[in-house]
Amino acid sequence: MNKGQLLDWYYQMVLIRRVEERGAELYQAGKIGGFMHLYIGQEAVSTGIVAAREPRDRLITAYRDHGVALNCGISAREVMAELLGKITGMSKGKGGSMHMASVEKNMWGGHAIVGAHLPIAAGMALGDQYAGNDNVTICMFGDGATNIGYFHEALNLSKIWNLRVLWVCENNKYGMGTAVERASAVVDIRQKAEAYAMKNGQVDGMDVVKVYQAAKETIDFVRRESQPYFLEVITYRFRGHSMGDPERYRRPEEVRQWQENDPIGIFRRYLLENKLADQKTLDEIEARVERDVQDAVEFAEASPEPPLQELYTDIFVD
Ligand SMILES: Cc1ncc(C[n+]2csc(CCOP(=O)(O)OP(=O)(O)O)c2C)c(N)n1
Ligand SMILES: [Mg+2]
Repeated sequence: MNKGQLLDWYYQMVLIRRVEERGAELYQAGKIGGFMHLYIGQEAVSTGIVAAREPRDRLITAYRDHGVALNCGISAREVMAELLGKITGMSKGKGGSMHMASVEKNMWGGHAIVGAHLPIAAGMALGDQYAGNDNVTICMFGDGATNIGYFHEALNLSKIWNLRVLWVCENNKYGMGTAVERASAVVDIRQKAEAYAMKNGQVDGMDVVKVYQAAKETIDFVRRESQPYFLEVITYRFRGHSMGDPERYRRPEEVRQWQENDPIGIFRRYLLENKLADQKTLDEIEARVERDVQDAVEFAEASPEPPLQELYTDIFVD
């Protein structure tokens, strides 16, 4: 890791935070329709994971996908325009918040059905195995998804077929309003991988450096050994499940405690204490994010909606 990379991670984490804060305002102003799930609090996870992949390694995730999209290099303009349902969004405004995707950036979505993208990840890895390359497919999903049948089928197949998949479970303690211990017989979620004789590990998801190191090691393992690996990342979402969640299922003190463990704050301190950046440099990065997000909002607001005939394009492949 060199200094330039670390400062770029800082930029990315602050960018995710600000894009989503502005997104929440636009949602409340009625400018964004449909469901929207914020990643605020979990920024270190996707930033560390995506930083550790080679560009040829595929990435696929669930509906809490704005952060992954930005980390994969989809621009703030395209993300914001997609949120606003504009033609200039990366999915031409037809995917919205839950369906950020870019084949060019090797980011395969953005999937709204809980657990449904796990068999797709196994299928992509099978495709790579068939093609004879050693690309790794990185599949991110929530703790709730591990209670779904798809999860068990996909993990089992990945193990018996020696597929190169890094399974990344973002354990943020809740699936909608249900705490992990009320939904899952096994609370230590990594143990579920044991049922499929799969190597597994756990990492602190509030610390981007730790996430990066764990991702780097496990991606190398998957590539080298041609075996799947299960990485559980312990994290927390600071906002409700989606917009308009009254949050009756958790105590405000619990949220406050985790907020004291803010991944951006932790990384800021790390950079300052290790003399990798001074206050001024970090303030300048934050100011750059502010300008880029303002530009993205103006761009998205000024962009047209998709014309009616767009309803029928990109649905089927000829
Ligand atoms: C098959 C299916 N069942 C139910 C839902 C409704 N639903 C949307 S998100 C969610 C919770 C999933 O929690 P988790 O996997 O932990 O992800 P998180 O939201 O915490 O990131 C549920 C039940 C759905 N989208 N798909
Ligand atoms: Mg969850």
